[in-house]
Order: sequence, then C-alpha cells, then structure tokens
Amino acid sequence: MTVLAIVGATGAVGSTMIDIIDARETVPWSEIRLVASARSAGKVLRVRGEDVTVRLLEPEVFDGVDIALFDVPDAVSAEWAPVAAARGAVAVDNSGAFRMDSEVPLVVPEVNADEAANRPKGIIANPNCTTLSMMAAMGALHREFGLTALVVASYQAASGAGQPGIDRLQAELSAVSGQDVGRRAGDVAEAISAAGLPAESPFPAPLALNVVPWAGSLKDDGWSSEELKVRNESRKILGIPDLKVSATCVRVPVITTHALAVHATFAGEVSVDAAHKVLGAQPTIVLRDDPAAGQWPTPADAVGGDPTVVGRVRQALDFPNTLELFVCGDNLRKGAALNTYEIAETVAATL
Ligand code: 2RA
Repeated sequence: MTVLAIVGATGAVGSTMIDIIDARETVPWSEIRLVASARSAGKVLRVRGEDVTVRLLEPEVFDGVDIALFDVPDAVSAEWAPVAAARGAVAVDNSGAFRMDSEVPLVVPEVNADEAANRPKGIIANPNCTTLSMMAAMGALHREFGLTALVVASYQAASGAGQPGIDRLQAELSAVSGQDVGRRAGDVAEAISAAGLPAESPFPAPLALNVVPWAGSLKDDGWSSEELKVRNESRKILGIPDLKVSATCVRVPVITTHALAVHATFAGEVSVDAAHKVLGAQPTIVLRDDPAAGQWPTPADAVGGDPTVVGRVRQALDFPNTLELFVCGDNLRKGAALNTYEIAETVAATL
C-alpha cells in the first residue's frame, strides 16, 4: 500500500504528471492524492480513469502519504516539503528551494539514482528543466569520457514560465498573426499592445517573432539565476564540483521543449562515432543525427515525448577534446514532471 500525493496537481507540470501516470501500464500506488491551494481545492480531475477531488494543502493531507511530489513555487515548497517529510513522506521537490542544499540529493535517475537513498531531510530535489534537458546526454558521455568543461546556450520554451507563459505566447502569436510586423524596431510590441494584451508579461520583452536573452532573475555581475542554475546543478548532478561551466540562457517562441547547444570538453579526444555509440546505447536518448538526410533534433520532434533527442554531434574544429551537440528535451516532461515521477518510482521500489 504505497500512497502518492501530488502537490500542485492543477498546474502545467502537475497536469503533465497526471498524463504521465495515466500512460503508465502499471503504477505502484494504492492511492493517488491530489493536493492544491485553496484556489483549486475541490476541483475534480480524472486520474487513471477515476475522478479524484483535489484536496487542500494542509498538514493533515500528508498523513499516510509515502511519497509527496511538489510542483509548486519555491516559497510553497520551502514551507511545505518539510511538513510532508515531518509527517513521514519522502518529498520529491521540483522547485528551486532545495536543489543546492548539501543535505538534499539532486537526482536524475539515469545519472545518479543511487543518491536518492541518501536523503537526511527526507527531501529529494528535481533539477531545473534547462539543466535536465542535457543531463541524460552529459551523464552518459561523462561516464565514458570524463567531462571537464561545458559551454551551453539554451533556447527555452515559453512553458518554462508555466501556464502563464504558454497563455502569453499564444496571445502574442494571435496578436501578430497576419500583421506586417518584424521590419521595424518596436512594431511587434505595438501590435501586441494594439491587440489589448496587458503590458505585464511573464517575459521581459515580446516573445512572438523574437528571442529574449533572459530567463530567471538578475544575479551578481549580470548573470541570470537560470544561468547559475545550469552551472551549479550540472556540477552537483554529475558529481564534478570543479566542472567548468558557462551558460547563456535565451527564451524563444516555442511553446514546449527546451533546446541546448552544448560545447562539451572531455579529458581526451572523443570521436563522433564513439559519442554516437554511447548516446545510442542510452535508453532515454533518441539519436537523430544525419544532417545529409535532414535529420537533427528540433523541439517539434521532442515535444510530448519522454526521450531527450540528441544530434548535430561534431568534433569542434579548433577546440581539442571538445564535442558540439544539440539536445532537445520536453521541459514539462523530462524537464519536470517525468523526472520527478521517475524519482518517485525509484524511491517506491525501495519502500
Ligand atoms: C524556465 N527553467 O524555463 C525555467 C523553469 N523552471 O523558465
């Protein structure tokens, strides 16, 4: 009798979590409890063919729960994951609240599943979706070739900003659709404003017909929080505390699936063939790498699926021991709900 709770069940990631659970042939749960704030408590959602009423987030809701998944903002996780843990649940948290806590493992099952067992606070963290999108590939390549440095540029989808991000991009796309815009500075913003969209947006600039070199909040020396997460979380997950990492995070007008251009340096020279063998043998990766046949990863190929799609693998011409590659991962699935759920499955197998 293993009881699973999903906190934040009605959000963009929570809904994806329910889709993932519905698609599993079997699940180890005797009960799936849906939990949300007062705004959503009382709603009825279908889970594996049954109506489940969403319960209010309060301490008692965790009684009898074995594993509690949190898909909520940082502040909510910071307050409530310890409450769930204190009531006996293993909390698996998809927020940023605990990722860099030295007493909280940061887990990607195909890279460092063993670490899920070492959880002194009863909390396991799920990485940020941008870091996660490249971890299956980087973990596999690091195991074989020894990673020493990563230089990354992200192309992040609007749904990284949750349902408000999706809604905003769709509204902006409607506002510019059929308009003769994109020829003069400011004309996209004018079209968006003329369509009556509020100036306030999850994005700091128009996203339709644009790319925005910003995700997250401002940190020291001009870095964004998102860029620092890529650096810190990659080091922690891969277990390389001194890994050299530099990231530039960019938002693009894609609804779902983050893409990353990765410049990965290893301890020695790595041929494309050797990299293909390693990537092709990783069950959670689909290799799509035949430029002559027009085969490369795009968000449109990866969205809605579980695997990370990897391609454009090249030996860097002017950088010894370095491979260039392009990876695409659904940020709501492997980047969030799927990895969180896989952690829960990993823990459930040990209970
Ligand atoms: C984003 N990675 O894409 C963030 C969400 N966790 O905005």
